[in-house]
Amino acid sequence: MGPNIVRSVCPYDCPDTCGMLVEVEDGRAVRVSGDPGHPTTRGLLCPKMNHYERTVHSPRRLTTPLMRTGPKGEGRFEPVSWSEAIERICSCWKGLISSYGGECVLPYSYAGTMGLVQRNSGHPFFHKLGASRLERTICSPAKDAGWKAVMGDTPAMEPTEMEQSDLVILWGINAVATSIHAMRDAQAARRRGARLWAIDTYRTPTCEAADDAFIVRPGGDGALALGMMHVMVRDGLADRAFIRDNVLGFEEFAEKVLPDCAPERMSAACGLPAAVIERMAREFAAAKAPFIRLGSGLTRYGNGAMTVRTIACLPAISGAWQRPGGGVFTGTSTGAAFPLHRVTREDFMARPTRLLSMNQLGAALTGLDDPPVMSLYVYHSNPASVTPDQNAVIKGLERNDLFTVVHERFLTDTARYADIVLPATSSLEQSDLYRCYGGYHSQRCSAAIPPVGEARSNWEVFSLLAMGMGWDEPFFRLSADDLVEQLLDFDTPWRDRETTQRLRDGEPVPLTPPSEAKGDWKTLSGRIEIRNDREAEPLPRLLPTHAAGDGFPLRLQSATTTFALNSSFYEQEDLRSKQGGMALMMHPRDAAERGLADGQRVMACNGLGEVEFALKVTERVPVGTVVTEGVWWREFCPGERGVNALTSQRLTDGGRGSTLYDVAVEVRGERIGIGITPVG
Ligand SMILES: Nc1nc2c(c(=O)[nH]1)N[C@H]1C(S)=C(S)[C@@H](COP(=O)(O)OP(=O)(O)OC[C@H]3O[C@@H](n4cnc5c(=O)[nH]c(N)nc54)[C@H](O)[C@@H]3O)O[C@H]1N2
Ligand SMILES: Nc1nc2c(c(=O)[nH]1)N[C@H]1C(S)=C(S)[C@@H](COP(=O)(O)OP(=O)(O)OC[C@H]3O[C@@H](n4cnc5c(=O)[nH]c(N)nc54)[C@H](O)[C@@H]3O)O[C@H]1N2
Ligand SMILES: [Mo]
Repeated sequence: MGPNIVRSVCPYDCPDTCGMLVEVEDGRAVRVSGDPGHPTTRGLLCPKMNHYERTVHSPRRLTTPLMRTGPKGEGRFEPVSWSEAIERICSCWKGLISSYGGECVLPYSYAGTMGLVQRNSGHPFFHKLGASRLERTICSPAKDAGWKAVMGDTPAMEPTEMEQSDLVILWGINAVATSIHAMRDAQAARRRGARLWAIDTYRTPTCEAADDAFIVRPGGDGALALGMMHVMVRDGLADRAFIRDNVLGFEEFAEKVLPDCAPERMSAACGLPAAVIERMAREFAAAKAPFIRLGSGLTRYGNGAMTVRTIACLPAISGAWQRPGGGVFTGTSTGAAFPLHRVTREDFMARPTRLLSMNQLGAALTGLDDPPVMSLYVYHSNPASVTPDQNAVIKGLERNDLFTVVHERFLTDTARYADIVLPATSSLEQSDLYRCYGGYHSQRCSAAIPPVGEARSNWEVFSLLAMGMGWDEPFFRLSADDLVEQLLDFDTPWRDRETTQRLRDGEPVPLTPPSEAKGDWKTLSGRIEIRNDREAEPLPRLLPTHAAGDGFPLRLQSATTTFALNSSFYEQEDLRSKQGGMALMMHPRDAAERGLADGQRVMACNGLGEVEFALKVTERVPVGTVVTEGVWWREFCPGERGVNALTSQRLTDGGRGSTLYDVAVEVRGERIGIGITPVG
């Protein structure tokens, strides 16, 4: 009998949410490929997912629950049964809660799976438990905050409009790595004559594919956009008719803010010569339908929300929105297409419990909060690797009085600190419903293969825990498929009956936003709001980054790689070797100044930590910026720590996001000792 081909969906945190075809033989996935019938995927999968079967059937998969036998962090465990593990967790929680109250338990989860059911399935459980709530803001809430300040609830335009643009701007997005289908659309526009710009902090593969690459100082894009708008207004390149009919606050912005933003003055903050800013302004204004695809890279800064807000003013001033292909695209929000509250069950919360920022896990685990966090339950996230201020996180995880449970597919950096590890299914072993954030489509899928070993899905574990707690709430006895059906069985303008039926059948289907994006501005004033009095800053203006005040000479950019996704995929040896090890890229001039040579071990350090890298001397990075790609598991790091030992718990100006890219360091050839004082 030949292989059986099953439709599935890529579960990872990526705008594309691809459709996949999985070949199954004897209960094992033997091959995966891109679904040619999927509107975005069109048969093309990324290098990470091409061999998803190697992740699913990796010899590193956890197959039984484990109980810790050695000191925390050492990774010594012995197998236990599920019932023993559940019984132990529940009795521990009952004890802790009777002494400290429910808020002493903190759930920690993020984006291991993006499926609406599995991703959110801890919420009802922890709400009923009365646990602290996690503010899930590690990724890019500053992007939403910046967009909303100007555009309110205006839905995003169709991303495929890009193909009609004559100037495609990939801004703070390494699309070759993180959005391969947007890259394909950009190339299609280019074949039709569009110019392609990439604006980044170093020469990424996306820059190599562009007609023009503009290399800015980290966090300097707001200055660039202000400089461009200064030129546009100064030279009469603003579209006055469009502004009169559609924009609020332009006159004031042009009178109060832009006069101080001449390119000569913006040049230092954005790192581009004044003449380049002038040229960018003229070409942007001359383009009929410039399409800005805004990534998340430039949002993870102390000024990230303001940067997005400032960039969002560009097409309002040039009038680009009027033409197909013109405007800014930050991502879609299709939340209203499904009644997610039927899964998250806020109504299970007796009272609103405290919110702790996931970006400040280190502080939550080591600080003086009352009640203290006495138990951490981690699922589909790897905070010991991905969360800022790794030293603080690890210090917290080392606490002997912290009861830590980690539900994982692999023995990650976080799982090594667990008291109890629970084996998790991969997406091929569970049912779910997916929607994408880089476009407008949705797809459901059922398990393609049986669970590997004794692995269980997030939802199944919360059902078991609910029983272990002695709750008789019928909700927790539903299956993941029941929950999918609860999400589907709901009237909404986003989809009609036929679409919903096709969803039930596992087809990828388009979702229809109830209102038109362009011209129907969903703001309080009904206009694009350059001025917004509900913001702390009523007008966009130049804000500094956090790192600018830190006193270390080099800006550290931690960037994404084609061959991993945050800390996922490090189990695949082939992908690790394609990445080529954890390295720090540095400009030859910076290296020479420090007497450092290509290939040597170096230490990057700041007031938070010290991290060892292999040095890569290259002109791909500009003077003053150093770059590392990937978020490596500690077992594959050259030293004791990953890059997040250098990132801080400080938050963005809007959205309380992480500032993972807003980092200053010094780099030396030898150990310096952490907590060194900044020079200068
Ligand atoms: N292959 C791969 N794909 C991924 C991921 C991955 O790790 N690997 N991660 C997934 C996730 S969770 C997310 S959120 C998305 C993120 O995907 P993107 O939106 O592409 O965001 P980043 O990769 O974080 O940053 C994009 C680019 O911004 C640059 N950058 C950093 N700071 C600045 C700045 O101040 N100005 C400018 N102009 N550029 C800057 C970085 O160097 C990087 O090349 O990708 C998803 N897809
Ligand atoms: N320095 C630096 N730090 C970063 C970033 C960066 O670019 N630089 N990127 C940041 C961004 S944008 C994000 S979104 C975060 C992401 O941070 P996380 O959400 O923690 O994402 P991953 O690192 O992919 O880890 C997800 C884990 O979930 C597990 N998993 C997958 N599926 C399931 C499942 O169904 N159930 C369970 N229980 N487990 C599962 C995987 O094995 C994996 O270990 O990291 C952030 N951290
Ligand atoms: Mo993210």
